[in-house]
Amino acid sequence: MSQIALFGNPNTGKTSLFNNLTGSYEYVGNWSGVTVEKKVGILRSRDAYVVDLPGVYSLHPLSRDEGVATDFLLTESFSTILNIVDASQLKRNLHLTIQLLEFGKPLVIALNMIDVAERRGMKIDVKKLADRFGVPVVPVVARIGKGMDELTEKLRSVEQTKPFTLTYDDVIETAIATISSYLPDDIERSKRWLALQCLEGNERVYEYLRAKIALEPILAIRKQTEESIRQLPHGRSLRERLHHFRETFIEAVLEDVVVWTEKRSLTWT
Ligand code: GDP
Ligand code: K
Ligand code: MG
Repeated sequence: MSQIALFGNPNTGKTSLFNNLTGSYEYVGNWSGVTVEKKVGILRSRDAYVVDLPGVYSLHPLSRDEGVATDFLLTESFSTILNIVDASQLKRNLHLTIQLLEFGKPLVIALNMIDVAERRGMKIDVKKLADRFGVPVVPVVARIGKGMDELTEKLRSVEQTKPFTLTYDDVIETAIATISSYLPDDIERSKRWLALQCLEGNERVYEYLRAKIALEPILAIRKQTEESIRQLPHGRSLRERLHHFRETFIEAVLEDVVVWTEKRSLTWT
């Protein structure tokens, strides 16, 4: 049976979604080598496993949880990513979404907490959001299991997404191209994603690559890129620069996709 991997920021309704999306069978254990809970359930349509990943804000492993998320992407075989997103915290949540889209597997977004977003005066154009990211977006209320049928249907039918590419600046794009040229062809992961994660400084990706190739040239490119970026007028670090590009893209999408109703002013009175 195929595997669906459930990713999302902490506190987005991941556990609620997992429980409502899966039937009664559940495996609960730990991820190998770490005391982070691993849960696997079966989709209600009984034709796929759903694997619950720890809640993370990004793939950069500052914590065990993020390490588990990256290790899963690097080593497990799975068919689809289910990304739960908190509609009321889109600006923060979509950073992870971009990093997952860059990975290049079929992806479905479950847009949760719509009720919270509406109470804050946000109206989200779901179709436009889906168009901007090139993936299905299904509004859900995870707490009460609303939207599960449509979500299940989308998870079963989603095809390889048209590759999502966020274009960075010339310095970063050159580094991506050079790092990619060092990566072996038999690697079953997107070279662009691996290169970007190397530039982010993702230690789990380093470890994974170190077992296959000499890492020194890649680390040298990263160092050189870091220095070039630091010399730009804004003086940001490479990671801040990557974050800045995602943030700029997200802001443009939200400008297009979110309509604020007059309720917004009421929340401030
Ligand atoms: P997790 O930390 O991502 O696993 O999230 P949980 O499933 O534990 O949910 C966090 C809190 O949000 C709980 O109190 C849920 O009942 C609540 N919650 C989940 N989905 C929704 C939703 O769509 N709307 C609202 N208002 N609350 C929700
Ligand atoms: K929680
Ligand atoms: Mg949880």
